[in-house]
Amino acid sequence: MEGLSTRGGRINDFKMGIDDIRLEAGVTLLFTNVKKDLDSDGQADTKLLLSNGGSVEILGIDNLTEADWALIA
Ligand SMILES: [Ca+2]
Repeated sequence: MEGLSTRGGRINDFKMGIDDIRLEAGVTLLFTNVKKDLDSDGQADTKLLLSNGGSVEILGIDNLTEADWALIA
């Protein structure tokens, strides 16, 4: 996924196996909080907390795996 700010954001069109999450150099993923409905639409979402204090909410996705982001820096 190009252009995603690691300062924070919300993604509502993430496609499993197509999009990935690119973290800026030095920024690591601290915590993945899955299966919470962040926007109250009845579908579980994922929230990623980043080492720089930012967070990214991925709407409509509750089954991200480490392979979706871990290898990109
Ligand atoms: Ca939701």
